[in-house]
Amino acid sequence: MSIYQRCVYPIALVTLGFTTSLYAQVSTINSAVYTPRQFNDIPGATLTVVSNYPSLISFEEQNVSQSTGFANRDSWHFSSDSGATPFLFGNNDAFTITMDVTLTADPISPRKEAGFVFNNPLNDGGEFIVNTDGHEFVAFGGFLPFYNSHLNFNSGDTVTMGLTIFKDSSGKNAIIYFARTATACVESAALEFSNVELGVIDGTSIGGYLQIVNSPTVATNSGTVVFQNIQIGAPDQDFDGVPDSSDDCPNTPPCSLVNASGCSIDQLAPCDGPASGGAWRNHGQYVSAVARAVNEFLAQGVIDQTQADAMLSAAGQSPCGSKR
Ligand SMILES: [Ca+2]
Ligand SMILES: [Ca+2]
Repeated sequence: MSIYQRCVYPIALVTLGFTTSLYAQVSTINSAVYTPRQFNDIPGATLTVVSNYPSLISFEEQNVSQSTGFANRDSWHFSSDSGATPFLFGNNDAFTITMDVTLTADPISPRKEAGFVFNNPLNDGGEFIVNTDGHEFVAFGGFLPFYNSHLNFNSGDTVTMGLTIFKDSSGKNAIIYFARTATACVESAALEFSNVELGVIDGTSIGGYLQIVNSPTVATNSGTVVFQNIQIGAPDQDFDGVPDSSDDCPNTPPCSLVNASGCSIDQLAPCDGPASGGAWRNHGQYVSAVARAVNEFLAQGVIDQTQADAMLSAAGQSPCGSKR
């Protein structure tokens, strides 16, 4: 166990206070198990692994080139026994995973891809990845509902990828995919599982991987992935960092700044009228509500004075609450 893990673990325990029994099992995850060369079609390539879960895992494959062969793939999976064996997820588990992914390729084609991977004994898992030649964020394969974020990925970008698996209001297992680049942020709808098992197949392991397709012609064909800030916790459907069980404002728009209760300023002071219902009496009442929220965010350290000034100015110039 690294020093970082020793520091973080007690904090993680504190945050588990209001979680469900379904999450209790996933909360035992404390490490990763590594499977270098899950595919080893180009055995002469050079692999470098950095294994420092949860702060940093990286795989680097250099000189992935021989006359025939498909690809090399290196993977890691969550573990609850200090990396001895993969943690086996079940059909009833509910959780959110997020991680920062930096995939760098030289050249970008043939394809390098990296992201989430699901594996199980039925060989029916799935992947949620970025790739260097298609420039995609895409989920496909196995039991995973298909998703293409339409965000653009370029080699070398650091992006945040996330997924939440939970039971929806119909009691069915569903997944929400999340992706963030330097300039954009998206979430999928809640997509219900449609496989026979209606969700994660019992015994599935989950983690991340790098895959480099062989180049018979480019001797230096190489790629690197760095996974950082790997987090698994209780379901957080709107990915604002506040678990559903303690989030006062569901469905916060992707990548909004939120307070400790999971509410954005727009949710606390909506343009259309008070969060409690009805209409603003006038523009001044709206601006006052924004100012209260902005001051709370300042006090909590969510925003700085420059951001606060910009938000107050925008509220003042908005038509919100004005008679029309
Ligand atoms: Ca939340
Ligand atoms: Ca929220």
